[in-house]
Amino acid sequence: MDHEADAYRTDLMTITRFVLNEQSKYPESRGDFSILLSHIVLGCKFVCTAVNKAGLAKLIGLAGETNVQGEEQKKLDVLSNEVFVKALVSSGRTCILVSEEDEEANFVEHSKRGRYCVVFDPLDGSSNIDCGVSIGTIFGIYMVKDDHDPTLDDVLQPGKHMLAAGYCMYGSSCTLVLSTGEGVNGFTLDPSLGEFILTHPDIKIPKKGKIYSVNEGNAKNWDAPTAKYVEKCKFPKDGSSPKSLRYIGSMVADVHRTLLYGGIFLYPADKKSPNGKLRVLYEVFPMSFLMEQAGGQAFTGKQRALELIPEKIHDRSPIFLGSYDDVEEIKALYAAEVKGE
Ligand code: AFP
Repeated sequence: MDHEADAYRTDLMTITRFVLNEQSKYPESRGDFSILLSHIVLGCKFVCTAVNKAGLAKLIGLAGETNVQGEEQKKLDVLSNEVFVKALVSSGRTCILVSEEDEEANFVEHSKRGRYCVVFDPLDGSSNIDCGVSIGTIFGIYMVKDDHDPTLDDVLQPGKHMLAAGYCMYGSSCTLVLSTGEGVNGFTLDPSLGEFILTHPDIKIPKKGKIYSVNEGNAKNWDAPTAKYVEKCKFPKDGSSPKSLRYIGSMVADVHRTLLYGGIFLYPADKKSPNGKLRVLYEVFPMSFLMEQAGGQAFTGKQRALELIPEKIHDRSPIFLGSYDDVEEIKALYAAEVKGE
């Protein structure tokens, strides 16, 4: 009998236990972060259940509203946003919330205020709901500078100031990937226990990958470095094998695959969208934070993504993220473009 394996199966590392273990490394900690995270986890469990039931419960379909990005809003988007906002406010640990679904930042009322700012997309990839493709929640956490007087500047900070970031993917299993700035860990929801269990400890992205992930339908509007890079992926001149293309169109799913298998995910600028499509605060930053923590890189076409300073809460940015060596290649192409080569 393999006693070690048996011990592992019976000694479950739940996300709560994991975070409390981390917290115990900081004796001065008041446990606020653990409480905040437990409320985020609750939101993820709720949304997971709602997503799983969507077809049956007839929750899917248009809610008849458009969100601030001018996109059609699905009932699940509305529901997920409400659940997360309520869970975060009731944690008593937040002071500013920025959601993809809300035009304005939400300043938590004084009596329920805490020290953390949470930026999040409650249900990213929602155009995929109706066909059952994996979708997810993305979040990033900042600490407010002055908890008596929180201002929008507390969330308009470069991504490198985030304390933690993560996503929860609602797919064939429900997987929560989290970084508190000391590596990346993945937890899978055990539906029978209702607990997220550590299943992917210390995730490291392969240094180089064999997959590129991009919406090639936008190719006619790409700039030269992006076009050259994708051409290299398909027709490498150094004798290496071409890369495979995988694109789901749901950032959480595309980034999750990139993190585990390696490769590169691109949402570049193009002539129609000079800032790309993805939102800085609650898409680009959290995913870039996770990539760097896993040993990869994230680049905007001009700079390290986490050094970008957003001007508005719903700003967008081009993004190239993934395996270290793959991102290095696209950086070299942009550098050559600047030099006029
Ligand atoms: P939706 O939430 O409208 O489905 O958009 C998803 C998303 O923001 C992100 O999850 C994808 O990576 C990206 O857009 C896909 O965009 P394209 O459809 O333009 O490829």
